[in-house]
Amino acid sequence: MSETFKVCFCCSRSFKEKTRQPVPGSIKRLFEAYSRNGKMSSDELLRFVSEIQGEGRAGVEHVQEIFNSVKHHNVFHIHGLVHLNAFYRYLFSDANSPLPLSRQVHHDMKAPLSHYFVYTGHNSYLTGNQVNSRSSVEPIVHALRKGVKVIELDLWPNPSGNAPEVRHGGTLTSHEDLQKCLNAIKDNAFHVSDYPVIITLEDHLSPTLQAQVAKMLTKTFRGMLYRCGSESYKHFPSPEELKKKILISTKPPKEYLESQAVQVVSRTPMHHKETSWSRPASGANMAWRGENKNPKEEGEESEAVGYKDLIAVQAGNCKGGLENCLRDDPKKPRRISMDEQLLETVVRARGTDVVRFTQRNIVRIYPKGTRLDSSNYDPLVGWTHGAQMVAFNMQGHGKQLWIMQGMFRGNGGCGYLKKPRILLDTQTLFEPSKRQTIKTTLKVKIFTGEGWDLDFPHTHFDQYSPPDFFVKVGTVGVARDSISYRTETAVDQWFPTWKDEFLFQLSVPELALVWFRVQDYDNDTQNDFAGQTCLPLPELKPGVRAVRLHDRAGKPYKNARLLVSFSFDPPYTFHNIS
Ligand SMILES: [Ca+2]
Ligand SMILES: [Ca+2]
Ligand SMILES: [Ca+2]
Repeated sequence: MSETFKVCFCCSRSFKEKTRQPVPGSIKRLFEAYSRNGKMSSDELLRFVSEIQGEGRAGVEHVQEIFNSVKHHNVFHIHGLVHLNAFYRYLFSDANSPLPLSRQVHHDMKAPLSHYFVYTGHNSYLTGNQVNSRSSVEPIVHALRKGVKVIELDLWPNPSGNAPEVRHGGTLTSHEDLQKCLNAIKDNAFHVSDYPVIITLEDHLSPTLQAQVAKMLTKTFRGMLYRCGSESYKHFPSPEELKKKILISTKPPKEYLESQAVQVVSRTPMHHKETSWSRPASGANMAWRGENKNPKEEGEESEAVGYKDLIAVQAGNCKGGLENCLRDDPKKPRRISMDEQLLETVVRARGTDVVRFTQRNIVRIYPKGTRLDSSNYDPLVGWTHGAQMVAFNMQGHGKQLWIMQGMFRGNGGCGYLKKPRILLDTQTLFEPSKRQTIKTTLKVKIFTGEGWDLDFPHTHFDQYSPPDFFVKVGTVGVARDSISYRTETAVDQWFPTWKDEFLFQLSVPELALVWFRVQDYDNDTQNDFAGQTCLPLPELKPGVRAVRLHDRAGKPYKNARLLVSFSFDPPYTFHNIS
């Protein structure tokens, strides 16, 4: 039977049947090398898994699992021999993922918090753009259920000034009830893993309202709330020690009081010493200053003490005076924030200072203010300099978000990734912009793809013919390791095959990811999107693998996937893991 596309009421075009293409020649040859007379024994399968898939420790049990996973194809020989077709189905199965199968944490989780990249959200309560979208608990729930571990809430007084509310100040976005947000965090914080959830508060509150917030936080989270008390520590605690804990990160209330003081004192500028700290643009009139105290606020300060005690990760913004900003206080580690543009400037002038600072302190990067559409920025600038919290608009779509989602598929998707050793070396500071030698070459061969016929309607891609798929594939990492290629276009095929092999020379493989984007080629209109994914290289399993594709938002398609082989030449040992 052929597949027919209706062109007009009287005519139609026919294409060959929408059934699977024959197994590609290269896969057939691979099968033949590990089988006899069209049948693969368990010993041969074991040899294949060990030699081609790089699973050297694969034992009889693993092979038995493979046998079981393809059993339903019902093409087994009575003595448990695999035929070509079953072998092909196995290659395409979820069991043959390019990432470790079990959602198991396998990085060392006992190092200080600053030794990890953390899955981080920006303005976590917004459902759409940064200008007039709705605020809600839904995106918070969604993010936590995806493994995001840092949630940002902006706190402002309500219109009557007697209670705090969550809102993106200075915009037309709606507000959300703080208590609802806290409940949503409490209910979903450990859905993906037990590792801590950090709430970054950008507060614009008076001490009285801060005291209200302190009460709400204490009442909502109770024993979950991590308090460091008066003791100061040289290093942050580890994710392991902080399991099932909620950490509050914000600026200490004292700074608020001082900022209020500045508004008064600034009329008599002789009395204070200016530091490099200031509030973000939304509160630009409240610069943080030296040791001033406004006597009027003294009484209120005691009210805010409860709030202060809840701050586990002390925060500040970084503006001007970079040297001071990146100064490592040996007594207490802290968190600083800067926007993507300031980061670009800082790393140009002081790249290694950022790397040094992030060994013990936390740097949070956020999207520049002009990203009104909730788009995102290149996360690699932050990651390659050790920045732990690269905060993203999780509701935005696009390539940068796909890289973010890809990165945090690592370490069982638990929301925390151990930074590679190069970023933690205190003797030789890592210089991302320095030309490094090539450590290994990643070879990527894309054989074929399938599943679009099941996931999309018949005329989804082209009205009058089957789709014309091609794949863009690239690596991102340090600037030198970022490069992309594309395959030929497989014209009018639901089951495309390609012959292309691509080589990626990598100088810092531990900070690199490989990404794929499939499109339907259209010569007169914009190409249609047909799936994407991104995989962190330190986790990538070599061999022939089924690469599952995701939609624009990052949700996996049920069926669409590519069959791809990966190899590192020479083989490379990644040291992220422990
Ligand atoms: Ca099309
Ligand atoms: Ca077509
Ligand atoms: Ca097309």
